[in-house]
Amino acid sequence: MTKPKPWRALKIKKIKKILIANRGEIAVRVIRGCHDLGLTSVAVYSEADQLSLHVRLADEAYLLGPSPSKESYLLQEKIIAVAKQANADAIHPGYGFLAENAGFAQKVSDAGLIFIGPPASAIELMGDKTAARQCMKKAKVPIVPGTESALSGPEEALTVSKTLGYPVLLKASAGGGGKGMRVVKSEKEIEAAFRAASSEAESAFGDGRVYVEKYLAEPRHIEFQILADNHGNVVHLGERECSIQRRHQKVIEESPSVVLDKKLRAQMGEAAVNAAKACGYQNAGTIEFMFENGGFYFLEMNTRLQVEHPVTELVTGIDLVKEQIRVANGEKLGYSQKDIRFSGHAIECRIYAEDSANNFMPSIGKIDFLQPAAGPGIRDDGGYYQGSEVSMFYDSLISKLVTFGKDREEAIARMKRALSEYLIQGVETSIPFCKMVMQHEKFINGDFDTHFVEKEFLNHLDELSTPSKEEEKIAVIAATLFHHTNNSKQLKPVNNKSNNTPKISNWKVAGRRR
Ligand code: MV4
Repeated sequence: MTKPKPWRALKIKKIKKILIANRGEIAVRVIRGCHDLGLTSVAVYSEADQLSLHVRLADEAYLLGPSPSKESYLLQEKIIAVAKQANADAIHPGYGFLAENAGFAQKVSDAGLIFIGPPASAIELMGDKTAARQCMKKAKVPIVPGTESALSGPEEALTVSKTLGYPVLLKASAGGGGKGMRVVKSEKEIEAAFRAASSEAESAFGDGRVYVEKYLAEPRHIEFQILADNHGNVVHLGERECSIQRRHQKVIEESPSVVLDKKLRAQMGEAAVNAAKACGYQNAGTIEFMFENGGFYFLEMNTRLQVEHPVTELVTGIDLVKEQIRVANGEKLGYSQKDIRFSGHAIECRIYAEDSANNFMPSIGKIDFLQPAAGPGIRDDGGYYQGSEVSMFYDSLISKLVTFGKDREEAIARMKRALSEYLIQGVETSIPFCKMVMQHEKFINGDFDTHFVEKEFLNHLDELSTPSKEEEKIAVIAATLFHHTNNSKQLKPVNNKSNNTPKISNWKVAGRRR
């Protein structure tokens, strides 16, 4: 159970041990960051995740409860109690689950632990989309024309839309991720659209408030990574182009974006830094912009580490997880904006366990065979190993395959190689879909917006092919034989951790006494 001493110890005063309140690839990523800094990692897990990779890699692991997130990864008090019992100094939330929950961030601080993320106040402010717009307007960050407060009713929607000009977009104040949105093309649609957006927002967020913006028909989604310490220093780490998405789920991201030149990057970067300063931000965060016809507009701020952070790490050489831990520990950023250099090009393909050809349906089951891509310019941030289960309880991201090259062409060439090397059996994956995108002329030319997938692929999903099926099978059979003769103990539980479950008597899980 003892870890080897790191080659370079962190100048740490407070944080020595971190509980990671997450699972899958992001828990693995954060655990690696802890170990690179010589810190002790504490995993938490659900019943479905007893044999998972993050549990194996962590120094200690504690069972939270049954598989559903509500009975495990979302149990705020229990996670905090486990952190205290394990003698952790800090909690890293990863993304999803409790990452953008202001109440949780506050409870962690109130318990005397360090929350590795922004202050609760910044999470709360940015969670309210109209409050965020007010804040950005004040900070002179460009926003899409529209209202900065909720509409009083369909009548106000009508009068405001008249001045904006159609089409307009009704959005939920408590929203994000596309829920409670309605495009309105003309006056006669507005009342029904207002009611539909409001009731959808009410059922999704328990908050039916709706506001309105001018609708941008063909925006690109370009976001800026920022990093802020607790001493007022804020830098940006350039952009990520995230337009290749479907149904608000990103599939492919890259940095830099082909549409930004040095001047625009500096302008948008400055706006992102101002946005972070305006909301009193600390730690790592992302400012999302929409980009259309050379103009950019604040969309939302994500108050967490994001899935696609590796592309930024590869083009800046900055380890975002380590930086998050350092600034949470009270250290100053060791550099200013002019010290940050961007070099090369990075692309991320998200490998989901899904059947892209069948309407992107999640595909669950045991990963019978797994052979990730490797070699020059390739990084694979995965959360599973051969033999582990992709369960129905959580999102279906298996891994993030990231390539790096001296330029975009080299990064694409390496991605094509990596996707053809990558072998996964047992579940369907998004690999064939990503291969199609890499070969698409418009992708290669950088000619796409947020509607790329629906415009170019939704009628072509049946063309998704796995041309190397036969070769793949032979490779799998050979490797499986090898695996079973040499490596079969890999499938057994790690028993040095099974006794670490804290004895929290009388703990209520899902209404049951445990
Ligand atoms: C928009 C827009 C066009 N015009 N706002 C989608 C998610 C939500 N957070 C905001 N979204 C959008 N807001 C105006 N005024 C188009 C989208 C949008 C989108 C934005 C970013 C990435 C992907 C998207 C896919 C569909 C629609």
